[in-house]
Amino acid sequence: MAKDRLDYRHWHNIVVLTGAGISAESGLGTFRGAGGLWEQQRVEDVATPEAFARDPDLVYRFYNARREHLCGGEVQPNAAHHALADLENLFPGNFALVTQNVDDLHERAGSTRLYHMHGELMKMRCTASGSVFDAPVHFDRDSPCSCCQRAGRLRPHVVWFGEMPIDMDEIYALLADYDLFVAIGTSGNVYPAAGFVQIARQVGATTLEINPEITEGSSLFEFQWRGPAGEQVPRLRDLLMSPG
Ligand code: BV8
Repeated sequence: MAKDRLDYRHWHNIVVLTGAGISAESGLGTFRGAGGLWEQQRVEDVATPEAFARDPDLVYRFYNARREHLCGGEVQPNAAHHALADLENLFPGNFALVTQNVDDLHERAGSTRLYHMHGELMKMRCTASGSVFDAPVHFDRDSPCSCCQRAGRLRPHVVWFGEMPIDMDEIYALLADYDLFVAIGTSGNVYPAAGFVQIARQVGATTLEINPEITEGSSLFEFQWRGPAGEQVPRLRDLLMSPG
């Protein structure tokens, strides 16, 4: 039975993993929830290299629509994003943030020490040179890249299924050394991120899951706080920042 009382006085290094759930209260759809992104589109049709090769225009439209929503003005970081930025600035030990999300809400809340292991919606990549650029809200097969000055080479700088996530060596090094692992707003369906809690347990770290629902990985967490990130992450910040 997961305990609720975290004995927080002895932690020195915290690594946090976030998923789509932390952005839910900002108005961004999750992937697997009711009405989620994958309900409108099948993963295989939009988030694999094969999909991009088969129907690039569909994939460009999928990501252009998400960029348009993210940049539309009504999507803003929520209290959970801000609480994590506070912890990066105020927590006396080491604090690292790994996100599966491709939105820029952590950055907009002030987080800087951030690993976007699944890439970034607001970036695009030249498939010939590998160069990464800031993306406009819309781009497509007719958009020329800044490196080759040619059309037809730009893709979203997003990690698709079957592709290698980004910064894995650094992330595995963090997990090996840190003593508190917190997973926020992720269903624990997608690997390698879903396996991070196992690594944390193997090195003896304390593990905490923050999610309103029970997930695939819940039973692997020593502590489970059931509730929305906008409520529970500020609670975690206040606990960690309260005098010992
Ligand atoms: C790789 C970018 C090799 C695209 C994404 C069988 C076993 C093991 C692995 C595999 C397997 N079959 C296939 C694989 C590999 C595959 C995989 O895991 N497939 C799954 C489906 C089985 N993985 C890969 O291909 C990865 N690459 O394995 O390469 C490798 C391995 C190790 C080391 C090196 C190389 C690449 C995966 C990346 C795919 N790209 N995103 C895009 O965004 O368009 S994944 C996509 O899912 C998003 O990034 C998303 O973040 C991610 C995970 O989903 P969640 O974030 O968890 O979102 P979800 O909707 O599922 O859940 C939301 C949660 O929020 C829920 O729990 C809900 O309760 C909660 N919530 C709701 N409201 C709130 C809330 N929480 C808090 N507060 C709230 N208010």
